[in-house]
Amino acid sequence: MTELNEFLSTETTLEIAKIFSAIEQASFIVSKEVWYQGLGDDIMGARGTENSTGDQQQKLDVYADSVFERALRKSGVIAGWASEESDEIVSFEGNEDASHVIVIDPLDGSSNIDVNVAIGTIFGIYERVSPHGTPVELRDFLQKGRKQVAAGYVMYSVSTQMVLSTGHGVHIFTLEPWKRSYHRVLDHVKMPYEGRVYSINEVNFEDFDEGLKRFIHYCQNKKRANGKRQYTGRYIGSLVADFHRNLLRGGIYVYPGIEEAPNGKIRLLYECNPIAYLAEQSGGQATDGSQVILDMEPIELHQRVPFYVGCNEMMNEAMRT
Ligand code: AFP
Repeated sequence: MTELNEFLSTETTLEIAKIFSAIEQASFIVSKEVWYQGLGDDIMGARGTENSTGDQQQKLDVYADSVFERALRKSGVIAGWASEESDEIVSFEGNEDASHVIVIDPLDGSSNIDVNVAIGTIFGIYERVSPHGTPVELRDFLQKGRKQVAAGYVMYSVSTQMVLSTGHGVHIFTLEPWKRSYHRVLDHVKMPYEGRVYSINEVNFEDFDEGLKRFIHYCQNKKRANGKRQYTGRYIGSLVADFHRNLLRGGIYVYPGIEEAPNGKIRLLYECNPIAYLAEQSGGQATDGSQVILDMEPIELHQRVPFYVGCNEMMNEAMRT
């Protein structure tokens, strides 16, 4: 039993612990390719194809998708999945009796793959609502984020870490590659109430609504008692990495609607909901600018929504307008 397994056996059900075991194994395999950066098989670079939401696919996107799919199918405890890389939901044949489904972005931050910058895998786990023993249905996936029974992400960075919650706080594990398993490093992580960082792609500033422009100006100008700036800007362009820093240090990540993408870029099911779940579990907040993300009723699989996520103080200020 790995340390992750052991921890989850006291936190959650055997089935969910098995799902995490599959994620543990798959993320080790993906990690290896990320570390090798082109030394191994030729899986770096663009693939020349687009995924279901029109993004350019990188070879590693497709590789990660197949590695996670294989591991989760094999676990026997996932009835089906919805991946950023597939147009439709997939029912895992032979697993129809399983009680859970998973939504996943197998490789988030694709534009950072070839430049050795942090990228991640984001996932949310639900109990299926369609009858057991039959193939999964769309309604199993179009559930409110609040219905997630567990969620998390793996961040492939200087080290590989898994950040997860099963509804009892947020816990961080670091991969020990020589053991192919995760070691628990931080328990019950709390996002600081006050933040220091705002993370937003400011090239879109002219497209922002007046409220968001006001918030950015507020962040740029707010001074502490000693006259120094309260906030600083940091934007990596991988949601996992920007969120991870803000989770530990306090901050806000915003991807609003912009002219070319009125609902923004971030997908509700497999990006916003899992991250929002972790944000709330660590004491922070997540909205689309007005509605609480976890209470939104999804209408389609690859739906995009404006996304605001972060610590209370900055979220309250951002939501004030
Ligand atoms: P990719 O996986 O297509 O690179 O998208 C990553 C992402 O969904 C999110 O992780 C980033 O914060 C955001 O998009 C970056 O988008 P911009 O390049 O438009 O700022």
